[in-house]
Amino acid sequence: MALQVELIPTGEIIRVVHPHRPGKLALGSDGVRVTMESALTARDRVGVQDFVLLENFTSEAAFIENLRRRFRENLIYTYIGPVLVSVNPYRDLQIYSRQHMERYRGVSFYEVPPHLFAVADTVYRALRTERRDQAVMISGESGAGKTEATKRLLQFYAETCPAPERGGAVRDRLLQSNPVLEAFGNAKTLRNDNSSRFGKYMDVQFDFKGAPVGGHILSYLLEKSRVVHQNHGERNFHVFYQLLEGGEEETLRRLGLERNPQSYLYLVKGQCAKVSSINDKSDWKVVRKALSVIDFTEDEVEDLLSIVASVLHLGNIHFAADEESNAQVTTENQLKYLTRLLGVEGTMLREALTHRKIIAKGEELLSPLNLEQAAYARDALAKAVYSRTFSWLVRKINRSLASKDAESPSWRSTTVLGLLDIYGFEVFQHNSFEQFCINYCNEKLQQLFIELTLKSEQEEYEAEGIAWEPVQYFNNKIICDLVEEKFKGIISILDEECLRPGEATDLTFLEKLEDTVKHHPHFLTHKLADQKTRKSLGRGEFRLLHYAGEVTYSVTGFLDKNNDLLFRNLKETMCSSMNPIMSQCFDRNELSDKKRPETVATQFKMSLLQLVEILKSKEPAYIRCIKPNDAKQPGRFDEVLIRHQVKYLGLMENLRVRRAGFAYRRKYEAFLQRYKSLCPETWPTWAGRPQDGVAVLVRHLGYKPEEYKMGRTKIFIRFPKTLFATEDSLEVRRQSLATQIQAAWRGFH
Ligand code: AD9
Ligand code: MG
Repeated sequence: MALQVELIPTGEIIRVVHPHRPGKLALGSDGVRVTMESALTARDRVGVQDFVLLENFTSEAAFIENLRRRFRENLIYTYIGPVLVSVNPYRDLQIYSRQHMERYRGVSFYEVPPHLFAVADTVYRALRTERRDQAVMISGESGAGKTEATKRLLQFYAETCPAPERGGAVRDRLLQSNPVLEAFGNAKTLRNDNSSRFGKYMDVQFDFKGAPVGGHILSYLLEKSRVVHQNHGERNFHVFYQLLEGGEEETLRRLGLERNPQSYLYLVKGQCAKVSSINDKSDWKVVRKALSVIDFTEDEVEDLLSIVASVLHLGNIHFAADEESNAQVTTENQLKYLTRLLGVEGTMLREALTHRKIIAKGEELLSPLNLEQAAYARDALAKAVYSRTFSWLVRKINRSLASKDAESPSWRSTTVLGLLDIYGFEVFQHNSFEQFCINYCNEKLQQLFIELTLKSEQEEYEAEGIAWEPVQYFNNKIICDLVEEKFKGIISILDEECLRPGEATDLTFLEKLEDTVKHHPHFLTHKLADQKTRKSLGRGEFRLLHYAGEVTYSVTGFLDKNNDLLFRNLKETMCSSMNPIMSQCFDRNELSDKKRPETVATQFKMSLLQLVEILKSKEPAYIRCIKPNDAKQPGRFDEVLIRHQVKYLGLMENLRVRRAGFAYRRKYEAFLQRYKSLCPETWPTWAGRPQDGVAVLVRHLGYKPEEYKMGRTKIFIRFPKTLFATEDSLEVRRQSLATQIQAAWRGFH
């Protein structure tokens, strides 16, 4: 029987892999069947697996061409040194199986083709051997593949790490928290059918044996405006459609819901309830199952569904004006269901939806609302109910993920691996406060990436005793400052306007912005623009030149969304709720709290600062995701779109920094191990120090002094061609070895 010999053309390295004994040359009864492709042809076809090996590394065209070649061959992963660049294939490539996981376990990063699992394994091993906390930061624009990557990473750890001695269920919980959070926090947008509308940072805790024993999730600003409004072609959060499609008859009857999403005003605004890539019915099954894995009792599920349904009923609450133009609820049936599902008193809810309670000089006054105000109050309630439920859900999941060993001494020896999956940079026709927050968040993460990659490069050069050559790069700190600086930043100015209720409007905010930041190179408004640009800017808009491109924001709603007020009597009503989840979401202390709560943007800013600190305290790993086309289609490589992302993700600069002088670096041990067969003095074994062995080896190979440098622990090679020549010699040697073995085998028979 002939044994299969698999050839992996990695561009950099050609390896022969026996399926059961990776890395070993296989012998079959009919001899060795090795059909080696020359390293050079492979490189031509599939490009290089690490951009640092590009001959013309400063050329953007060469960079894109390398990406294109690899994409064509379904090789979606490429490195820039330790950074993984990933291009969304928009098709199932069958590269995340258990077998794939095994292939990447315990092998050296550079000895196998680039893969997400290689990063996963490297990070895990660093966590185990160095016992340092790690953080994998996944970035890229909306639809680039961040969430998918996060899920695959989690799956890798859940499947390949040893099981903990107790609390083995934590692995399932880590995995199952995902469909639940996605149901409540993801939605179809024009950019992505499963777009994350909240930011997520998840810590996985490992015990000293490397088993996952717990987890913790931090969530960031849910885009709650989606609950009451969706742009054309977009949907509300998945959970609504899932419940209507997949919920059992009896459940829907209890909740007073109809199956048809068209019956609900909160679901019809985007006019696309059905999405071909989404199966709400089967997704619902997954969510239902997941809820029980993450410790939801049947009662809790009921309470949760009551809230989901109540949001839909709220959307269908209508008002009519009486003779005095005051709003009156006209949809009694909806009100009846709401009262029941939320466990509140009907009269109290009716009054809260149509009146505003003001406390003046210690006296309570009820002021009736007009139609517009009542609709506003209703929507504010729906948003508050939904977003607070989302936060409750995260807390609930965290309780279920909490390490059961938290109190025991072994807790102290846990290490943490963080996974960051945040909403990607996005630009729509119409951009508002939500996009402003999302894009600011991406700006912060880009800033951190720049800071950390440059810093670590510099530190490596210093540690190895090699002179550092400074590299020019675009630092987006200037844009972060524009948004977040005290007193002068956009958020500060917005907050200031929010403190002038009754006087300030979205437009006065814009004017103040114009006055304060008028000469900033990354800021523009209609008034500040030159004549040519002015045409593309409306009067109620401002434009930011983000690191990832220009975005024009409409100021409409900025003050309101930043203030995020909920009328007092609506709060009171919710505080009295008999629905256990709601009563945990609305706390009576809130009513007596005199202090003004922080605005939404400021809270977000603080949470991001905190996130940056968390990430900085860990060993970072990066995955840079690229979206190949806007049509969500497989096989389409839209060069303009990709070039733009390569530019703004700073990949060329990242490469230049990485190459600053040297294309390739490897630990002496690894280098010697790989190439020792090329020199009679180092083959088959070298008894001395690896560094000395490498010195002998490269002298034998004829490396010229200007071609390489010997650092403290690594050899640095200046040009890819030097390495390629060595690789080619290695291949020639392997081929001749294979021929010899074949001949010997035949002779033996
Ligand atoms: V957003 O900022 O949350 O809007 P993401 O998270 O970057 O965005 P996501 O991971 O959701 O994008 O990917 C979008 C879609 O691309 C997925 O739903 C998949 O259909 C598709 N995708 C992404 N990555 C892969 C992959 N590695 N293999 C196959 C993929 N399909
Ligand atoms: Mg996502």
